[in-house]
Amino acid sequence: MSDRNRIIELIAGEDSFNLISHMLPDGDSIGSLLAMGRTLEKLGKNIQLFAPGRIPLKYRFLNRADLISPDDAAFDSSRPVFVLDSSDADRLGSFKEKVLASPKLINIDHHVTNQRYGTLNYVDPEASATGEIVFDILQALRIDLDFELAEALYVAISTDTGSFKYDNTTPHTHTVVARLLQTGVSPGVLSQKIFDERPLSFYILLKEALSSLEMYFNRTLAIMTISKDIRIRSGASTDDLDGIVNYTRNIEGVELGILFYVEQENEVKVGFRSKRLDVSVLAGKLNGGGHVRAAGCRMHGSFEAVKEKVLAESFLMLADLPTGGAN
Ligand SMILES: [Mn+2]
Repeated sequence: MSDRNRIIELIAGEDSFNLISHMLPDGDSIGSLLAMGRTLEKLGKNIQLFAPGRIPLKYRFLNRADLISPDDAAFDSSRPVFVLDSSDADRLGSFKEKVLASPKLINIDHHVTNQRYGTLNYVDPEASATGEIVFDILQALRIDLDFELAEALYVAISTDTGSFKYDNTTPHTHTVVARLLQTGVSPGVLSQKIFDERPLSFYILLKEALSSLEMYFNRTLAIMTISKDIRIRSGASTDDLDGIVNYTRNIEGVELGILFYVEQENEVKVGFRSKRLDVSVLAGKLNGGGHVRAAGCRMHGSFEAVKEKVLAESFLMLADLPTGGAN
């Protein structure tokens, strides 16, 4: 018997479950947690929902998102536990030991790196989101797909596929989503809430950032500069800086986008974004790090000195880039 079928069998034989997903909760972890919880409730089970971290504001409209507890003291290790969207137990933060002490651990995930740390593991790296796997489970259980379930699963799948733009989007993804839309879920309303809407403070900060825009290296390098004073005056949070730096890269023809954030007199945070360049290498040369298309570093010295050094390294990288244009 497959673990998938064993999970169906296990659900039938138990009355109470804990459910948890990973730290730094995102759309898939929250959506699949809520949908799996509601599925079990529809079968008459007692459930408790947990997440090691704060639920971001933009997901709190989801029904019962306010019932997800961040409190590890409330976690009762005598119940079987569903772990959703978490490639390994370390991602459970302070809940890790209590989750691992549970009598049965049902690991449901789509990360190719999943450590198979469950008693039962339903891991499908072909699935675009854990929400796609939860959909399969609720179908196997013959659960009636209602609006609340569909909304949670739509949030899960649309966030992990970047609004169906990433290459993990498959024909099956769209088949599942077609079923979700049949319940009356609105893609327009949901995408406005989870992708488009931002606080006014963000736009006030963006206005300042855009007015600082400078272009270099035949308009393949875009730079914006913000000071801590400006950020505080706008009311924006440091999280909002992540949204700003993407604007540098998204300009047509730009290969490398940089945001300088002057945190104090002699300290500057530098964010890099690219289309083809490996900016983790660039950040590494400046004692920072990160991912291939998104990286950063923190530098000491006057803003002018930092900028000069970063531009010099950036020009070297851009000079090595094969021509052919961005996008
Ligand atoms: Mn996921």
